[in-house]
Amino acid sequence: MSHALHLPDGFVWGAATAAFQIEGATHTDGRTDSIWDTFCRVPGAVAHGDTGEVACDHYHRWPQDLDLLSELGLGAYRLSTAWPRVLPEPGRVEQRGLDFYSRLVDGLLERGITPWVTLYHWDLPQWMEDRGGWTSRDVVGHFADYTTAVHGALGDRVKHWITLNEPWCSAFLGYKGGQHAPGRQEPQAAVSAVHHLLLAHGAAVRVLRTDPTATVGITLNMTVADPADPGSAEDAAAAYRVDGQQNRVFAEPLFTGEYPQDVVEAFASAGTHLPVQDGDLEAIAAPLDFLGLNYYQGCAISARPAPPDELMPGEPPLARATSVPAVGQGEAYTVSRGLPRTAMDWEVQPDGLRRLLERVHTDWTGPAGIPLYVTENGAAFDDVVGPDGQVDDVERTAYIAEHLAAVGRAVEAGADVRGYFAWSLLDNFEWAYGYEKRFGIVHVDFETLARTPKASARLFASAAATGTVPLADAVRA
Ligand code: IFM
Repeated sequence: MSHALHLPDGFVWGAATAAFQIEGATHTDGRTDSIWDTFCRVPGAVAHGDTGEVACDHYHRWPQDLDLLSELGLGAYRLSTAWPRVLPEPGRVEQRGLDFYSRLVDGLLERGITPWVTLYHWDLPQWMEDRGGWTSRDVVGHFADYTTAVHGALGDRVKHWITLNEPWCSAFLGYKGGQHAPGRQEPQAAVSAVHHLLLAHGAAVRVLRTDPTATVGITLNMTVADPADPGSAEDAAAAYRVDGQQNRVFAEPLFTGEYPQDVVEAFASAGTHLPVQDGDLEAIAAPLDFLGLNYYQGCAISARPAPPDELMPGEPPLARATSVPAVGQGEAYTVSRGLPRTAMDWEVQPDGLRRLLERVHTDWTGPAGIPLYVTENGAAFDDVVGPDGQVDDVERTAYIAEHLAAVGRAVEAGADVRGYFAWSLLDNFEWAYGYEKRFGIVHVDFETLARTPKASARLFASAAATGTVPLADAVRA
């Protein structure tokens, strides 16, 4: 190993999952449908017609999964609670759902692992969607009730809370692009969802602040949007627009109590508006204890579509139309800049993580005096199970090492980054891609449900044990 980089003492090393992606048991112990159960039944919505009915069967196999975390020596586990398990109907708390999470939390603490609980990782109860979902202001009160129920059951033992995971996906993929549940393609619905998600976050913070021992944050999936041609003013403007609707529209109200004016104007140009009422922005800007960032890829943004010779074989010319289903902004296209890509066709750009952490620290969290955590990072690759049953996932191993090194460099540059959670502990239900895309550091055989740690899990365990990140050339060698 040529040389290595150290992360500070006290750095949190963890792995992350989400309820719908791993639990299965979708109708056990009183759970009712979430929007994803419904979406899975829409022909063509999810690859191969996959569903969350069994997933990794974590609902029954959780002790084994917690043992895996223990064996990997990880000190923290980020899980999410399923709203329709806890409130299967409006106003009816399901004790059996809460008991499941209570057992899980006890199991973690018995193993010396700190639970980090995300309240909303995309599994909105179908009953709430039937009442308008995130487009309805009523969702805010229901989310506060749900937060009260989960905190009431777990708050004596859980101290780390994340209100929402990646609200950009919930709003723009769920209500504008339609690739995610509930599959709606309505610009006003997406813009209303942005505001109600943030407002629900603020309401959850208020509930959690009744507990002085709670540490509270939110997780955003911010991107690093570079102009494809650094010399082009048009590309720079397109990149700024992408930054607006993916990053600033969430970060600015959270940290400054105002929506960015250029984004408000872009929404207005499409005849849409953020349904802001008096007092909302103060509620959204309630002080936080940390910000979670999920980072997977950067993007090169062009004001024009990629020329045909830059497209993948067979890719239609507009296939690289921006991956950001934005509302009312000028055109922006993601283009390839020749970097390696994952099985998701996402570019591998570890330095983007360093730049993102430094930028967010400088612009928002540093001035607020709060730390950052990388609450997800990882990659899907087409894993090959060897004849010995082992998975030597060289590319994922290098990806994780390179991104950990990027975190280390951001820390050296002064960004206050205090932890990293690998996405994901297990191969799992990758939303519209079903079980086709594997992000786990632990392989799951979806026939037998056997779990096998991959080489990347061993690398991550060793980094966690030593606080040291091997540099990627050493990993690939
Ligand atoms: O699997 C998802 C996760 O649920 C949210 N963040 C991105 C991951 C990979 O797509």
